[in-house]
Amino acid sequence: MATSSANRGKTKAVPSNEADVLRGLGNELQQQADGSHPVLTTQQGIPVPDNQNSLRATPRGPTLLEDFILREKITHFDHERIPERIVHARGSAAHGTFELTESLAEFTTARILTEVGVKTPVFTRFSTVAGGAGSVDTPRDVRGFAVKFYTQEGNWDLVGNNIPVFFIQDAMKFPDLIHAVKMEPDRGFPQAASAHATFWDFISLMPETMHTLIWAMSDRAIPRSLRMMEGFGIHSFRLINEAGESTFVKFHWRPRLGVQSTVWDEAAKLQGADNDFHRRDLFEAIEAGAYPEWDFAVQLFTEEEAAEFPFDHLDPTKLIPEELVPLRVIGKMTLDRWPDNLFAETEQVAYCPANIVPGIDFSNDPLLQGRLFSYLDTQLSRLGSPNFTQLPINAPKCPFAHNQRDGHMQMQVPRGRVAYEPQSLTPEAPRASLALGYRSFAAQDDDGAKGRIRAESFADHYSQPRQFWISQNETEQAHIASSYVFELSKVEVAHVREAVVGHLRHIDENLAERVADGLGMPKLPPAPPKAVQTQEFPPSPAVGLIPKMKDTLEGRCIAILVSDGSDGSTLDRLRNAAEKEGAMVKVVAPKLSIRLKGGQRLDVDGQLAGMPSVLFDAVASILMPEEADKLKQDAGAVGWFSDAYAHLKAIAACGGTRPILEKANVEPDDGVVPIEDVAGFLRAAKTRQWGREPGVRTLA
Ligand code: HDD
Repeated sequence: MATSSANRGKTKAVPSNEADVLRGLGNELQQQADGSHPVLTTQQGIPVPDNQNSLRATPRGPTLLEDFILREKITHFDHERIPERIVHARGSAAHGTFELTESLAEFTTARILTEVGVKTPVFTRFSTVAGGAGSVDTPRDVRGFAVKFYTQEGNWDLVGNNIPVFFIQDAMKFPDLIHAVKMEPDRGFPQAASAHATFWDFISLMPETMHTLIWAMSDRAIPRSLRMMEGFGIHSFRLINEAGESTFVKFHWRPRLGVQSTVWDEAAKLQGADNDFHRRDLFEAIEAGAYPEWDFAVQLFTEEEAAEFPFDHLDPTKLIPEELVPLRVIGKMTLDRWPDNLFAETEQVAYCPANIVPGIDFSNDPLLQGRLFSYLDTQLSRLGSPNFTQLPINAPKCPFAHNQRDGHMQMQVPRGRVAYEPQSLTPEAPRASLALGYRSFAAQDDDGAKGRIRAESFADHYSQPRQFWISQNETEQAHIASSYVFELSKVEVAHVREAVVGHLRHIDENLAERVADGLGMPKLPPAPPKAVQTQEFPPSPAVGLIPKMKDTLEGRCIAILVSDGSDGSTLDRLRNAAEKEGAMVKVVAPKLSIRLKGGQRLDVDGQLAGMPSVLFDAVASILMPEEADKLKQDAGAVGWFSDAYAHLKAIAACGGTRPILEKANVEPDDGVVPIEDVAGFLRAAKTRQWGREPGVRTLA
């Protein structure tokens, strides 16, 4: 249920169920606590007299074993952690709703895809893949994009990523992929990074990884915000209509704020500036009422159409270019409520691709088939009991009734003697329904013999990566080539570096040459043999990133640097204009409280050293010359400007700021404007100054 941001500020004193119990009993404890708060109790409800001191034999004597209050508190604390997810451990999530805008009744019976205007609650969790739960938000990595729809016909989980393809074709290879990318087991590093030998060793020996890898080397893998990422269901699924006919479908999420990424140097510095950059950004947006929204779109195609594709749509390393099967927008997701409790919701939520509702079905994609097993299996150990479906975040919001009983942590109290079917003792006990129940599509698969076989139609590993490469503009290509160089430069084993560059030759000779040159290779290594000829596909503009950035200030954050003596009216003018266009503005100063020109005190949002410019999309500065002179001796203050400049951000500055700008090597261009040019600054703040890049960075 959506809650207004006004309500959200109010914190609950105790979990509501405890409060209900206390109220229900008319407990005297409430009165003793003068009505303003409940009395602290143990988990058994026994009032706690003193939460500071354990029970001791004498004031300086030993602590007594009989202190059940101490023992309970410490025992619970000792068991507060559960195993983190083997992948996607670091995540941030929010509640919201999904609303269908166009019915797919022709293709499916699923009510969530046919009932226009119905608002279905969702819980959406974004994640990095490789790092642990406490790792940083901004490494180069694929991002998880998992949505739990609490539909009227049960929970449907669409467990996707922000990249439309996956590294491997068969679930059999997943443990190997993950063991290779996670920190190396003997040394325990690197954390949350693919730039190390074991990952690239695996990659170099698995040509099927080439397509996802080139996406992961693009700026898609260093997003600016979780709110500015696309999401993809990746696999082909089936939609099943009333007549039992099947249509294949691929699911897509499109951020209304457009796609937006960081540049690598910025992403790397963000790791130091704010570990929680993405989580904080999502939290602040929702708290400010700037609810993130995504369009939900589908690509629909028939079995016959699929047979004509020059690739196999059951191969998860392939995408269906939008130019071949256009996207059809059918709905919208809005995230409007931050979880009340990170552990109870974001940590305990259990997504599973096998959670599917009538009218939707799986395809034979071998990666998907393996996933159907893995999630429930891992959740049994992660959450400790098959009753995890009873946790509020996992429980369906529609009526449900089953005969599953007992097990660890059974929270319900099922009534009656009947927990089986068929039965004749309890008429109201649940029974299966052929009419309403989930029906699998009666697929007729008869295309060969049983065996551990990879289909020949899965053998083309280079055509789509090549298509991706030729679809990128010059800046995007330079970023991709440079990230291969960066990542491979961290691989100390020459034969692995060479093997990867050999594969790149099948994608594009120029890409291979640029990477080889960046790594200082004297000559291009040989390309490995390939099973089939690479096909020449036309460019697909839809896979580009920069063209998908939106010309808007919505979702952008602008910093204004002030100090003692700064002109308050200039500050107000800029702030108001930026906020009017939807930007969030933060005022930064060398001290948390300053005196503006005229003596008026101003408490600012952050102190300069704690608010480096990497945290913002654009920066402005209103400094008095004497303050600027002081700050120019401070490397951090100079870096504030030189980083903003190097990260291609708009800079507006007053004349007083000039001494630092000079020291920071900020040179005039379209994105560096005088503070008086508010309109020019806001225009430049909507985008990045790509033309500046060759002057600030050497790219491959
Ligand atoms: Fe997975 C978690 C996405 C392949 C096994 N996966 C997990 C999450 C996401 C994905 C977003 C985190 C969900 C959350 O927020 O809790 N995984 C994908 C995508 C894949 C994919 C888009 C390919 C298209 N995954 C995949 C394979 C396997 C797994 C092939 C195993 C055979 N994934 C898991 C898992 C996780 C998981 C081990 C870890 C925690 C969990 O499930 O609950 O079961």
